[in-house]
Amino acid sequence: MNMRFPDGFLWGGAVAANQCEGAYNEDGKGLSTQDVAPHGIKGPITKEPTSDNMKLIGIDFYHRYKDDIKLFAEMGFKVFRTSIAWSRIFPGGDEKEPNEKGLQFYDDLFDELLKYGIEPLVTISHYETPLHLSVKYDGWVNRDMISFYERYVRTIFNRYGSKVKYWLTFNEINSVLHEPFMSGGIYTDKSQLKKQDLYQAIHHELVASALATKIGHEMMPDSKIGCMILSMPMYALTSDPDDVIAAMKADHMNTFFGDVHVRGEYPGYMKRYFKENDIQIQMADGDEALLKNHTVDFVSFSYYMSACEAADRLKAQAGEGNLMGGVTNPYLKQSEWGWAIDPQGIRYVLNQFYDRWQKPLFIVENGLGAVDELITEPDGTKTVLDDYRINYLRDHLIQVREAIEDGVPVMGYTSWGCIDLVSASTAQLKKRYGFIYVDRNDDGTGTLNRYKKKSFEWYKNVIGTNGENL
Ligand code: BGP
Repeated sequence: MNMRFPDGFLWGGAVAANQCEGAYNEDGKGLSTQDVAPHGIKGPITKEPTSDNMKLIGIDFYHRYKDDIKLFAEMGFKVFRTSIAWSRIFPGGDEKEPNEKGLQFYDDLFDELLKYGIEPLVTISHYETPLHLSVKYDGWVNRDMISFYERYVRTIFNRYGSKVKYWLTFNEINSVLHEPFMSGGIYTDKSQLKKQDLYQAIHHELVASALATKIGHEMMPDSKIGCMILSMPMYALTSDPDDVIAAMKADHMNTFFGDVHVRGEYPGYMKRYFKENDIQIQMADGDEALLKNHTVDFVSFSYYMSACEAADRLKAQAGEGNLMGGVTNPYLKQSEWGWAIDPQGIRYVLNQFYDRWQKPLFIVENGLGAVDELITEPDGTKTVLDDYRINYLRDHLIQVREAIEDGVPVMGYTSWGCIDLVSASTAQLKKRYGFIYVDRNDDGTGTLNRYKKKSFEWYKNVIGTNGENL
């Protein structure tokens, strides 16, 4: 069967400001939580930025974005997902007036994309709360964050509303469950963080997300505003009903974020969870109506892997997860970082999410983190022969096509880290995802030159044939 991707399918790539821009203290930018997290989720966080923090320079996208966008255009990108670094716009997060130089940077960046007909897809908050908001307010635990976020979104909607149509309110909003500092700017150590405070913080983020959707629709009537969820389907380790229920419960902890964004209210299973865990969500007047009346236009998600759950975890072998835990699936191979490789999982998730929410879906992250070797070909060109990456992406896109055949409306696909960047979990550059190699090493050496990998031509051909030649 010759299955095609829909006309107008948005092919492209994705990055996040803090993982590629560098220039951490230029043009008035304030510090963000990432500037004091040199070791990713392993921690510890530092008092000041330290020279071993790869994100301070990143891949120097801040100064080289024009050349990089030219390469994206050469691959035929229709869309490019990036985030705005909140601390470039409001350096401390709680000031009244924005930083003009920060605003100008994204004006120039979006103009450069539009010059090539590439649609920007913008994450409003991607793992980089202004550090001051984290230290002074404990991030999203504090309700004041909603008004700081509101001022920030009004500022960027006002400034970029004519250039940006697609917006995502929070990157992987459910990851705050596992990484409260990175995801929610929560300064309290996660070992000390009370469940009550964690779920209150989540409530504040959900309200802020609905508020951004409301304001966005008012200020930019043609805009499309989505939530962004870290998807990791949980399979039952065995057909023992106890395992099936354990997997269902584990899945609920992720799907509830989408349920609130799409259905506009907390699902019954979460109300039960709150009751059983003695959690009382403090709702302000109007919160419920806001959630109910300002639901998202689409659901976006990242997909890297699936995991298993078992009722008796002790009997099962614990596995690595994309920020989340899980139990090792004996049927699947894993990446060099222990992430299970499961192309069919993306078809499963697309069907699960569409069955559940009946909203258009956007795959905004997917890819293989791997160690690449830069080689010199006989004609002197430097490249990486990354057939493993091509195979991974191809296998996943085949399953995306299957899901489309299943009837799932998929808006687009942005491959994660389309140019090599600093890894979120490990803060290393050696975990590479790109079609474009960046010459920078974790010891700080490297020219920062860019080289096309073998996958560059492959992806160009995929886009050029609208997915017919995978
Ligand atoms: C997601 C994040 C990204 C990204 C990606 C890959 O969780 O949204 O920021 O980095 O995962 O993860 P890693 O960089 O840890 O390999």
